[in-house]
Amino acid sequence: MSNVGTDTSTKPKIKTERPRLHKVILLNDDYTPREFVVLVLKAVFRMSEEQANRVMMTAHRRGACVVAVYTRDIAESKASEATELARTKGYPLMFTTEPEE
Ligand code: TYC
Repeated sequence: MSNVGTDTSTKPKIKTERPRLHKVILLNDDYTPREFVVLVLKAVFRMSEEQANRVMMTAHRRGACVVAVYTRDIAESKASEATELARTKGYPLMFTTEPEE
């Protein structure tokens, strides 16, 4: 430990752990138009047209694609925002989250 050799009764331990990051994952489906997936990725995740196209095509071909990583609150709110945006247009597009590692 980094506190070996120091007097821990007078020197409080400094907590330096960073919050765990969470992945936002885009899931493929058979109904949402490709152009709409790209639009959502650009609007919610601030991607360029090129980045958004690459992520959309990866999900389309492989079934899923990691979009980005954030702290848990941000990952969950972005996944909900993106999924709800699709729902307002009647599309089944889904974004999920999972902790990294
Ligand atoms: N598979 C959809 C289609 O062929 C397009 C699509 C791509 C949907 C990626 C969701 O995450 C997705 N219209």
